[in-house]
Amino acid sequence: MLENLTERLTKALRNLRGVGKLSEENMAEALAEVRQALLGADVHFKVVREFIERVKAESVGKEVLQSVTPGQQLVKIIHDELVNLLGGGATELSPIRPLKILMVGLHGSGKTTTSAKLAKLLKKRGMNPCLVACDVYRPAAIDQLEALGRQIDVKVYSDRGENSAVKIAKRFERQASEDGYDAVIFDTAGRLQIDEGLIKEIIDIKDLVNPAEVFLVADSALGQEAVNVAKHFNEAVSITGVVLTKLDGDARGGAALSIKTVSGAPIKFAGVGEKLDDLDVFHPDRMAQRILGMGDVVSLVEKAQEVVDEKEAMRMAEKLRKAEFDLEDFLSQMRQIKKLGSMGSLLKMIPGLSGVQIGEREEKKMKQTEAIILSMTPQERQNPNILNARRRLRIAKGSGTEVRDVNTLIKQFEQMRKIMKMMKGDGARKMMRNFPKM
Ligand SMILES: Nc1nc2c(ncn2[C@@H]2O[C@H](COP(=O)(O)OP(=O)(O)O)[C@@H](O)[C@H]2O)c(=O)[nH]1
Ligand SMILES: [Mg+2]
Repeated sequence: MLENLTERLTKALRNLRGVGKLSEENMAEALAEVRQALLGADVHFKVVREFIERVKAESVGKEVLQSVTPGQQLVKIIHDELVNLLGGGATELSPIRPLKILMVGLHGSGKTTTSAKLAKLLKKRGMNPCLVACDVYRPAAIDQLEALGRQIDVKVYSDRGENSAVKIAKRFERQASEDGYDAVIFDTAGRLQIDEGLIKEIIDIKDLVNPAEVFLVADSALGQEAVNVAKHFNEAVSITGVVLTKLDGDARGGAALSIKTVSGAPIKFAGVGEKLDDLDVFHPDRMAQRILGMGDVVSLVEKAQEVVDEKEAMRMAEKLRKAEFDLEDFLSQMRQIKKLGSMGSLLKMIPGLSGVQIGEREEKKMKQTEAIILSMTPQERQNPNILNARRRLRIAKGSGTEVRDVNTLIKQFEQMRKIMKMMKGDGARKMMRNFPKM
């Protein structure tokens, strides 16, 4: 799948060596290759266009990290955007019990097979699933589901005398919960293409059963057609996820890359073979790795990024130690902390403060502090001593806070600086003991 992407990129990125900054010009060739590879893999052209734009926005003008090449950095950006395109993080099954899953999709997409695969997976997770045969149009469909059920030792409810799928669904849903099943998977009929009758039947079943999950089973070999089907089904019955089947075949990958953007529903599982074990939880990052095939480059850049964060934290710690710390540093440090999502780097370097956690309240406070500092002029940030009453009032107004808040912040900052100054001497260790009280 998308095999030539790695090759095309490697070639194009060779020319990016030795460039200090990524720019529209020096990335042009590489991005043209990416565009060609994506279009060649049958990714929707609008998705391709947006993808290229996002990669550009993420990379133009960005300083290239030390110890990696610009090409490597671009690979990482492309990788991250691929992950986004594929839906971000992996999504899990609804926690609602009994877990009712309605399987919908075109004829031959793999609904019946996937129903059995899912039942097997749920069983492995310690659940007690059953299957309901709602494909009433072909007796062979019921035979197929029953045969699969026997293979995995899962109960299959069916009624060959009933010709209303809706009635079957309702009756066996009740039966299943009386029999103590905590997951009920409804296998439904499909058509060769979407038609009103099919949609109506699914809507009726859905309204009656109220399933926690509505899975569209889509054949990845259909490429863009699979994406259109997903969009259509989603508009009609609000699917909660897509199971993309036959990814083991020679599908070009375009469906996987477009389906989230076009249909709005995330891919939850991937069918990767005819056997009942051939169902994978869909992981966007792993898929992106497979598509791009440059896992070593991606982790290299991630490591370089960590080094930069560490270095910056170290520089700040040094400033702190020398008491050269001004409000400008305070602000940039706070942003760093916000970026890291925790007090991480800096606090770990200050004895006594490691292990401090940031909660919601602190976060709000940090936002307020940030707003206050942002309302100061650069001179005020470098030299808080000039902050008289008039300036403080202006800053409070500018940041949507009270003068009281501005005063508190400045007082805290002064205190911190005072402590830092004292720490310069050999009283450092003694002062550290007082630090947590701040
Ligand atoms: N290779 C491969 N074949 C699959 C996969 N999922 C389903 N199939 C095959 O596709 C065909 C149609 O599947 P079926 O479950 O009957 O589709 P339904 O009409 O939607 O119920 C069967 O021959 C399955 O074995 C898959 O992930 N990989
Ligand atoms: Mg079927």
